[in-house]
Amino acid sequence: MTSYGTLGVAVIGTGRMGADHVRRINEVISGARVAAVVDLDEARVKTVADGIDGCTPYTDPAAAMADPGVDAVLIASPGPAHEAALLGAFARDLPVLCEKPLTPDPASALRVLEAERALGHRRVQVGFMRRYDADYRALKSLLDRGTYGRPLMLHNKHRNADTPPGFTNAMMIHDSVVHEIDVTRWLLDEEITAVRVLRPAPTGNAPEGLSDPQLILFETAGGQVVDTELFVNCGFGYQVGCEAVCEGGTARIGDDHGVFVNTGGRWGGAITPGFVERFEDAYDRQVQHWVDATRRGEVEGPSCWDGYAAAAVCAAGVRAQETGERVAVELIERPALYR
Ligand code: ISE
Repeated sequence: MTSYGTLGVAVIGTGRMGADHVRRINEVISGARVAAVVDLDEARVKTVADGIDGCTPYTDPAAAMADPGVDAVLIASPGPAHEAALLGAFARDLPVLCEKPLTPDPASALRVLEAERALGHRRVQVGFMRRYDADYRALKSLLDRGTYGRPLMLHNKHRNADTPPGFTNAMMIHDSVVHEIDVTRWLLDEEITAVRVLRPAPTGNAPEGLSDPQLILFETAGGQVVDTELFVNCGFGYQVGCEAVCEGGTARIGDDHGVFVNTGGRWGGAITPGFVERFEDAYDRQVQHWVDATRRGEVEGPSCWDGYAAAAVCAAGVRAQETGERVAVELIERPALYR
C-alpha cells in the first residue's frame, strides 16, 4: 500500500460530527489536511470550505474522491449514505475512516465487507471512538492482562440528557446502544450471541412513543452476561460507564471526574453535558491513529467485521425490543481477513 506525506482528507458530510472532524483535522491533528468537503447542501459546504486553505467544496462524494489532492476519506454523512460512499472509496482503493454505523443493517454491512474482501486488504477503520477513550483503554488492558481473573459480567450505563427531535426506539439501539455492543465485543473479545430488551414504564420526560429508559441484556459466546441501562432523556447530563465483574474483583470506569467542589454545605462537581465533550479526547486520538496508520500504509482499529457484527446485534436488538423475546444474533463465519 502507498505511504503518504501530509494526508489529503475528503470529509463527507458536514453535519454535527462532520463539521467537528473538519475542525479537528484542521486544528488538532498532525500529518493531515482537509483537501475537500462534501455536503448536499451547497451553501453550507461552500461556507465550510471557505474557512480552510486549499479545500474544495463538492456536493458529490464521487467527484471529491476523484480530486487529485484527496488521499483518504472520512465518512460522516448519515448512515444510509455510507454504503455508496464506502463502495466509491473502494473503487479508488482509498483508505477510509467511517463514522458509526458502518451501515444501518447487516445485509448492507455484509455487502461492504465482501467488497473490501474483494480488494484483498483492509481499507476501513470504523469510528467506534470509545476504543480510543483513556478510561476504556485502561479497563481493556486490565481485562487483557487478567488482573482480576476472568470477566463474568459487565454492567454498562449510558445516559443522555435528552434526545434530538425524531429520535425513535430503534435509534436507541442503532445510535446509542451500538457503542455498548462494540465495547462489549472489544472488552471481552467475544461475539454477542443473543439480545433481550426490558422496557420499564417510561419517564414522563421522554417524547411521546419513546420507551425510555430500557434495559438491554447481551449474552456472549463465552457465556458472559452484559447489561446496559440506556436512559436517553435523563435530564441531568451525559453519563457513560462500565463495571467489569471478574472472578477476582471488579473494575469500574465512567464516574465523572474533574474539579471537586465543597461549598454551601454540599460537595460535588459538574456532570459532563454531552458526548462531544465526554469523548473529545477519544475522537482526537481516533482520528490521529487513523492518520498515522494511513500515512504508514497500514489499516488499524475497528474493522468492517466489527461494523458488520454491530449491525447484526443491532438488528437482533430492535427485534428484541419489538417482540419482548430473546433474539439470537445471526453472523456469518468470520473471514480470514478479519481474524
Ligand atoms: C449519539 O449518536 C452518539 O454516538 C453518542 O455517543 C450516544 O451517547 C448518543 O446516545 C447517540 O445518539
